[in-house]
Amino acid sequence: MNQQIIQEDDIRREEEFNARIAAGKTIEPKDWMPERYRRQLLRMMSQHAHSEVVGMLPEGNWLTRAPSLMRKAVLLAKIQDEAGHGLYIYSGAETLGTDRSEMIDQLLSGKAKYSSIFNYPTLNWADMGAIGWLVDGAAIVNQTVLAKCSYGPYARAMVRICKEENFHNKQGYQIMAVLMRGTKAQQEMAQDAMNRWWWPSLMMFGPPDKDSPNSGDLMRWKVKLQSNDDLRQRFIDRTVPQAEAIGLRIPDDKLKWNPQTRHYEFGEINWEEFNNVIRGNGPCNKLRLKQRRDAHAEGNWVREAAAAYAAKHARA
Ligand code: FAQ
Repeated sequence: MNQQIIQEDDIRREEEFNARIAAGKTIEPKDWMPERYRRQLLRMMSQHAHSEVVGMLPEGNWLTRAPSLMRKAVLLAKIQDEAGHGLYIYSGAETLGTDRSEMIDQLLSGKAKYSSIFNYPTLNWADMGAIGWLVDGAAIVNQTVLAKCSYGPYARAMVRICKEENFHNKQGYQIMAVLMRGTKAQQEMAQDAMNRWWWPSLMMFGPPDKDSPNSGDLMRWKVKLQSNDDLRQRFIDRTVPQAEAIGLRIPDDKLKWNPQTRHYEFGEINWEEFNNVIRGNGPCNKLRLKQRRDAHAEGNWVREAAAAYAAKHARA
């Protein structure tokens, strides 16, 4: 009898939850939610937070070699912003009941994923332009939509993050535009960065819809409001004219504007490369994890001091 009442209660709560989603209302931390919704969000948000944090490393590589004091100050501010984004999203993810330290342990043990894009090396200064313009550009396309997702803390974090990412995107494009107005060597450097970052940026949107196991749940619950392929297409459509405006060539011989669909057609993405990177075998996966583990170990004294300070003040 009791069992039957519990089951009926669960069905009623799930119906209420679905009705809230259908009505476009947000789900808040204290609201009832299906366990699978909670786990999917935690997976996605923790991966996103890890991406922001690991994403500081490729750019950090160029801090000591920025070509001017102004460029260095801007890059430093951008990297600091990414750390802040990581913190907002970890805080949002904690509202789903998992402690940040647990999420970080999963990252450092290699169990958790982070964005494939950060496993590529930054070989020249133009890579700072390509990351800001293409990587932050792809992040904005994805996150502008996530800012309307059904989970309140995630949606609200995205609003602020997107504002900052817009600044990152503009500074990256400006680096590329300046290089393209420079010497032949500078133009070649910009084109080289474009050639290396274009395809990995398209992979950031995840596998094609037909191979995306999580999209069904996420779209039904309005966590994702647009599919991986739709967002990828939107990114291509907005980025190609920007490249053309400064004289950069997109490294895709099949790229072609289709006036009927009003979208660009593009060549085949190397999904084998993508799968290889997310399995841990990209060019920099091992280096990135080592850098994060070292940074975590070196920061241990800070965490201990903060905990001791908090304990002392809790007693006072
Ligand atoms: N990298 O079923 P789906 C940034 C995995 S922030 C690695 O389609 P889903 C800011 C996926 O986890 C960039 N793994 O997955 C910045 C799943 O594996 P799992 C990060 C990927 O979740 C700029 C499996 O493949 N942004 O750049 C990737 O529905 C500059 C099957 O895929 C976010 O995280 C990938 N690219 O869709 C910072 C945004 N794609 O977990 C510093 C939020 C897929 O089942 C400097 N996340 N996988 O084992 C999302 O929108 C989604 O999670 C997707 C993937 C679209 C990334």
